[in-house]
Amino acid sequence: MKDARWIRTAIVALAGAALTLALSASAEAAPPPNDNYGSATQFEPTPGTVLGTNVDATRQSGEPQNGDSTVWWKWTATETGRFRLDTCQTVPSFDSVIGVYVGPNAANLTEIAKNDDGGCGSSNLSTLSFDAIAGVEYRFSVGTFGSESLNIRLSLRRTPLNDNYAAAYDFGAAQGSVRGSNFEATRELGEPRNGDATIWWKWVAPTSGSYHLDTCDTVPAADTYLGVYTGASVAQLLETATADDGSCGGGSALTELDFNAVQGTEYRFSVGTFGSESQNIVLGLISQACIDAKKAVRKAKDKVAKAQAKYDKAKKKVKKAKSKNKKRKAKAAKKKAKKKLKNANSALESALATSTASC
Ligand SMILES: [Ca+2]
Ligand SMILES: [Ca+2]
Ligand SMILES: [Ca+2]
Repeated sequence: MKDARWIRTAIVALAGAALTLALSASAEAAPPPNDNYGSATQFEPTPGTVLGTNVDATRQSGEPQNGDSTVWWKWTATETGRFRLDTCQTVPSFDSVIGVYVGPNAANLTEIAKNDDGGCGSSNLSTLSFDAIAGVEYRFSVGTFGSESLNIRLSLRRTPLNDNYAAAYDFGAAQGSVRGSNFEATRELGEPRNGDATIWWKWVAPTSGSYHLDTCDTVPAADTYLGVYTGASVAQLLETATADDGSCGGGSALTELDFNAVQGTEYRFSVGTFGSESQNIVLGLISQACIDAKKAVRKAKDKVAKAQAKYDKAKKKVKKAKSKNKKRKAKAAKKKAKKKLKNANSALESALATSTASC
């Protein structure tokens, strides 16, 4: 009995001490566990979103100009490619500033990318993109200019594989259509004003002539912007043609443009958007020669149909003709109609051959 009372007394004393400790700790402000560069929290999973707070966080001495009250995450790139990091989903919004660094400690960092305001609508939240190399460990900082946040949401996503000019997909055909998504795509440094969230295709002109490029089959419609360029890199682009809104119908802001291609030249097509991104981009390419050939086929088919109708009528007239004279005249007309039908058919055949060759 004596022992039990002693234990009870001891427990009460310990609890009191713990409470005192907790109270003094909160009164002195406890920085988050990932306050310092060296104690960065692992960022996982990727792609994904992590939650955090920078309330009572500090700036270490030697830390770069990356906002006050910084907190840190570390992440080793799982693949080489472009990634997008943002605080856009943080509610309530705050004036965040984010950075991506490599380096051994806070005072010896190499900045890979940094952003204060941008990419999250009209808020002061932050978005950046950077080209990661598989196996390299990166550190992400989230700081603030202004008040701290208890509800940081930091998201890391892989951008589309053809986000960058250099990573353009092969269009894969002389003409036809390809599908793509510019969801989470970015604008590279030095990229011309060709819409936000651009994705790229490359294409070598099989023949010289005029070509028609469009996003008209994109459903649902998006406010797309198209560009056609040549050049060795995104910093050395030569514009061949660009367009914003075309006449795809339905009052949409989809795009179409015509450009002149030179046989053997490699062109790059960019599809960007103004406003919402699209996961259902359809990019169609057709040569003017093919458009013309298809028109010619339609015309030739009409001519065949008309010639056939005339010939059928002429045949009936021959049957109906009573007198010898009328029969002879009708037969002559039938012969003429037959010849015209033959000519129309051979014109159609040649139009079809042209269409096959140019489409
Ligand atoms: Ca800090
Ligand atoms: Ca900001
Ligand atoms: Ca891009």
